[in-house]
Amino acid sequence: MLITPQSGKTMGVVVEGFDAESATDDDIAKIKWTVYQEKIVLVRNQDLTPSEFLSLGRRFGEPVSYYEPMYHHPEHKEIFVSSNVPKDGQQVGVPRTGKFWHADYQFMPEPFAITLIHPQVVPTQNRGTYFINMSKAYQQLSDELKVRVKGTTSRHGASRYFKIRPSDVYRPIGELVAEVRTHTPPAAHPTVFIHPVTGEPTLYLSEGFTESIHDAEGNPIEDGLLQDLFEATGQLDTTFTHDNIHLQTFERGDLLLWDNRTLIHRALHTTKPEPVASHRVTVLDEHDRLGKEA
Ligand code: 7UC
Ligand code: FE
Repeated sequence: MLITPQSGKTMGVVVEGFDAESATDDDIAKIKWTVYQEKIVLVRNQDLTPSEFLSLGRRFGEPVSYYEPMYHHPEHKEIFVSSNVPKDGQQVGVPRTGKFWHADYQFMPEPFAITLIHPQVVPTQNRGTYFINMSKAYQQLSDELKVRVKGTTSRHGASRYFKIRPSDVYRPIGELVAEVRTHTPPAAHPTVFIHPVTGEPTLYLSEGFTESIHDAEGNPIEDGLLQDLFEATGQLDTTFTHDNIHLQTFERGDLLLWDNRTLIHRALHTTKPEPVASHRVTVLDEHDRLGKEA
């Protein structure tokens, strides 16, 4: 197993010579450690069936099935399918997922520790996923913003990007919005937490999911702080050229793992829709969910 930094990139490593079937517990521990340290790990040449992919995911932590069943792989509910490629004339999973800045399950009380992606159909153009390292983004905040964000809590909700299910047709939109609020009430997390593995202070917010920011007494802060934080971290840059933004590309056969506590991500915007499909497994690990408030 050979681990090398991604050439020409500020983050992430490439793993070559990894064999899922013969991998030892030490190999897995080494990759997992590397996910926390380097944030993105791209494992080359992984020809895995969905069941092999899921088994490999289990070695990194406890897989969590997505709360909305329409995303589930037909044979393995723990695999989340993002796809616009019909199988036998039928839609599988959900198309156009995650085209907004977010961390997976940010709106839930227990966000995932690690996300694993196994691309199934890779577009020829406009391929990849954008990432921002929110530990680094915190470090780079101005002293003024660091003072303003200190001791605050943010609330994250699923409503803005909740996808209408086929069974929702003809339902009043108000009823649906109320249902989303009841099933997934916004989750509150410290805006800056100490990553339980790396010890780095990390900003926990995203333009897609974060709805409000509150002071230590729970009162909403309405002086534009949230917008200032989105702006400073690079999330409002529609050209995606901000220094904080990393574009991760991958090929068929790659397996992508990332630290979902530290990174926010966003699927690449495609102007011309191309066939694209991927399988995802998300796991909890043995550490505190988000670690202590900074
Ligand atoms: O359809 C989607 O974009 C899914 C999104 C709302 N949630 C992904 C997640 O893991 O939180
Ligand atoms: Fe995502």
